[in-house]
Amino acid sequence: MPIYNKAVETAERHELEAMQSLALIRMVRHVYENVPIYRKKFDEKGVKPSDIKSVKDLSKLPFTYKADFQENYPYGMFAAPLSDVVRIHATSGTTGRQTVVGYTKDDMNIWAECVARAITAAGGTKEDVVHISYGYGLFTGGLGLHCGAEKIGATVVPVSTGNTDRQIRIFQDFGSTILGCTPSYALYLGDAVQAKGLKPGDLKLKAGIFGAEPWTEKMRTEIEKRLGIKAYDIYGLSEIMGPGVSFDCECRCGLHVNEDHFIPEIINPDTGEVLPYGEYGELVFTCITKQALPLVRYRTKDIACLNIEKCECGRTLVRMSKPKGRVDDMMIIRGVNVFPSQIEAVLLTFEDLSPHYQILLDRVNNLDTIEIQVEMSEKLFHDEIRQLEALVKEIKRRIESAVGISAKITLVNPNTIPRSEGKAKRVIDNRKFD
Ligand code: DLL
Repeated sequence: MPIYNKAVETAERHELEAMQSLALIRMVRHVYENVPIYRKKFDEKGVKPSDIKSVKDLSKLPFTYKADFQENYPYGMFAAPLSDVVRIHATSGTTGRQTVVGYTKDDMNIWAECVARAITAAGGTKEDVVHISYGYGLFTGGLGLHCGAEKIGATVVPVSTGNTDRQIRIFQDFGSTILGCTPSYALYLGDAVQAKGLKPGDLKLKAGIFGAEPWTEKMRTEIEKRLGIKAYDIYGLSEIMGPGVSFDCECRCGLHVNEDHFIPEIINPDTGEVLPYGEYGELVFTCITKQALPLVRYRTKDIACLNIEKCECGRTLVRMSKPKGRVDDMMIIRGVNVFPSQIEAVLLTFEDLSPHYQILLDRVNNLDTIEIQVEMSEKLFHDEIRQLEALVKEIKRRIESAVGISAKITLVNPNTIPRSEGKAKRVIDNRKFD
């Protein structure tokens, strides 16, 4: 299979490290001079930019957290003036505030190249018709895949999410050859294709690039069978860039990290200590080439491990395992990041609800479902059905507007949600990821 940027993707380790060291030294100076919160973090830790002489010094640097984005909302983390920022994206945060990210023109080029490497590794070329069913908008999925597909000169079909019948019609009429969407939507599309009596060979699809949520090898096999394609994983997060931080190659034995732009580390989430290759822990990234948002040791909260061995595909870029969970309570529902605290904040705006609730996640017909059970107050309990129905509708509307997903709302009788003496178990996830 071709490699998009052979010089970098197959570079010897010492060459890569030399590249990383140069970029790291430059980046550290850039953030110290341009981002007050970094100057503060560095000063508190007693490190100066001049202390950083190579990648070996990375662990001297302070960590960055999602909370830093919220405290510096919206643009306080940016290291470039807004006049140089050509694109904004955003994702949900733990509090009501979004995590806002920005890109300069050069950053957009880097992003496009990282995604181009992923599409090339999945066999994509300029001859392909890339059908993008990730959401467009503030989410990085749609426009992220889009810039990479354009970079390789493919024909891009920016379909975005939803309207499954239309998606299938476009597969047929436009001759889509590569599909990009969340793996759960790919499974759903596979079922819908079969329900229409279409066989995999009736479509031109040959590969899919799936990510934005956890998925298993079993799901990969199912998707491949139903759509008659090869399914490739793509990983990323808005704070670091969006899709394309790492990607599957044809060997599909770990995701190659675009290490010339993002240095990965695995740490013990409790102590912050760096762990050796092969051990599972929290994944941390440092962006060394970005101008608008060069993050230092960003704590992703994803649990993974790293493998430094050269891959059979010829790439030397370090591989990360599929993330096998998260350290925090972020839920990923149909690719959308949702924190229980966001749902709680909405529920607390209703006087007649008690603060006792539970979130039930499941997967029906391969699509994530979410049900929110919330206790009514005693007073509400005696209200008329019609009023209760109106209340359910209003809760549903406010949840949808706050977190962007549609949830089933169930009002339950007072004192029926189990109480806990320790940390409340708010989320019951019945989806199977392994
Ligand atoms: O989900 C970016 C993306 C879009 C990646 C399209 C791939 C494809 P966020 O919305 O900021 O960004 O969510 C980031 O999603 O920390 C992981 O927990 C999870 N995640 C992303 N890709 C994968 C994957 C995009 N391939 C959060 N496998 C991350 C497992 C993933 N989890």
